[in-house]
Amino acid sequence: MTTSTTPPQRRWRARSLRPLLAALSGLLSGYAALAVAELVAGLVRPGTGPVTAVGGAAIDRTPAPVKDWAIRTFGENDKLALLWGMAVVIAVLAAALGLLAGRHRPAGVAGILLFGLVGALAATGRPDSDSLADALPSLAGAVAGAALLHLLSGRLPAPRRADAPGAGDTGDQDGGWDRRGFLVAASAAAAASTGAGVAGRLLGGQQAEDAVASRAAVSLPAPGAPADPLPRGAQLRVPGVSPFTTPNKDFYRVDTALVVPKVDAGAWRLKIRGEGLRKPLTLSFQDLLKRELIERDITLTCVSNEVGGPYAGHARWIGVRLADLLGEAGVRPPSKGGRADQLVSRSVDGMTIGTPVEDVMDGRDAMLAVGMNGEPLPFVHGFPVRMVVPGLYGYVSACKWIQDIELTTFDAYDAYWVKREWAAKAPIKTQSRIDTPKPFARPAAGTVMVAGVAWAQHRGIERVEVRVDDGPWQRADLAPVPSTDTWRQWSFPWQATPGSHTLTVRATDGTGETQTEKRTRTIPDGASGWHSVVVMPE
Ligand SMILES: Nc1nc2c(c(=O)[nH]1)N[C@H]1C(S)=C(S)[C@@H](COP(=O)(O)O)O[C@H]1N2
Ligand SMILES: [Mo]
Repeated sequence: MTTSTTPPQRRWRARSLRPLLAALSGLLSGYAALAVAELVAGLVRPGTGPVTAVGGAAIDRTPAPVKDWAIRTFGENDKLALLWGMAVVIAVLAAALGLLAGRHRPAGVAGILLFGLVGALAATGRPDSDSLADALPSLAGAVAGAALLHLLSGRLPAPRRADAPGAGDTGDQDGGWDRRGFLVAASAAAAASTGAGVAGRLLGGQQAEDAVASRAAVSLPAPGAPADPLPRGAQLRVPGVSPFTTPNKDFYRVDTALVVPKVDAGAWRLKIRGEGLRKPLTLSFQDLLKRELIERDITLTCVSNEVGGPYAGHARWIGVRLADLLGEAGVRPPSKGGRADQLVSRSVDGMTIGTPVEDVMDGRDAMLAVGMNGEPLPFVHGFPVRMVVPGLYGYVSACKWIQDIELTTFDAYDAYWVKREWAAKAPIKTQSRIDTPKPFARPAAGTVMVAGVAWAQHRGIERVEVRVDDGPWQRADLAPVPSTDTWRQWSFPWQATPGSHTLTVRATDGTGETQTEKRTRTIPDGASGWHSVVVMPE
């Protein structure tokens, strides 16, 4: 290397670049660490990389009020927001470690190793982790990142004397900067990291490809017990009202999965075990398809839905009656002397959901669903199999990517959300929502169609009433419904006068109970209260 002719001016410039290059070294080392981790995760088990692990661990540990806030603020982009937030934090930390290594190399290097340890702990602590091998991606990434930081921070321009007394120019030129060495190492590392990251993604992607192929190959048999056609008029012709059947692509999504599980239906098995079974069962996807399939209209709602909120959707599900399966296996509901009162379902991503055995076996159409609106379940909605139980909030019934059912008791086991302040049992509360007019709409005075949906799954909606300002409650017209398990559309022709008016809605369920005015939070067992909107006819 010929550095002997470097003019002093250039030496000075190189030195003043030092902090920048140190930060860059940190960033590159962080990038290399994540890329190598991704590669190893692709080899060991996709989804065990540090970002997914730490993000998942953060989701698991988010206190309920913060999670509620995140859902309110970011809606279904909550996970995207989390990933971006993590990207920014990781970049800042990596640059900081680079700067630290520039001042004290072992400290920066140790910092990277420490973060690797955090990733490893997060990965092995996830509910779906059953092997210490899940720590490997983070550890391998950290070692690679630490080695690179060690290498790069040794090739920085020497510090200004003032920065590091005693260190620095020991007669070498160009500010002591092995510029070529640094650039070669940095660009080689960047290229290798990108290669490792891409390779890791491809490896991890192979499993996803198998899953995608297995889904494409599914053809759902015609259900032995098809649903009746929707009654004529179930869908109102009022513009602005939610469609009776929610298209799959518009169906709300609520889950803790940072990366959507992609399960290969061919390799999928469901275990059913626990108290009261004659012997444990293992079922394949084909085993399920060979049984009699029922097709049912069931509306799903989330306990995190605020009054007037969007987390409700309706689909026509195809699946296997859970009560039949359990009955054949010898399970009896508590009312018939069975000891197990809780059915715990577990998903491939470690979610646990507890459902009352009594509800599943009381004659309602609780099912292991394989189809949603005429197609195999979309991946985000639980392919290949999920549970659906009419009348219960999703977090106590609707396990997606299900792979295990255990019969136990509520005394013996708290499921995921129950450990996090939510109620162990949560029948859906009667709710009604004004879909149109929208808040602060300015329709022309005269007849304005007020319309929306009301739900009280498995009890049914018997009456919906609308109130204008402080006026009397007036009955809305109810659309027909296929069963008590679905939401019900309603409409009310309002003779609107100019000015600002508050419209309020309330519903009465099939047992005759009217929706309470009392406002509660979503935690612990679902929001209650009346939905109202302010409208300003002109
Ligand atoms: N595996 C798994 N299943 C899950 C969840 C989850 O986080 N993980 N969330 C539950 C909740 S809270 C709801 S409301 C429903 C939502 O189902 P959807 O996303 O298909 O609308 O799924 C339930 N099943
Ligand atoms: Mo939910």
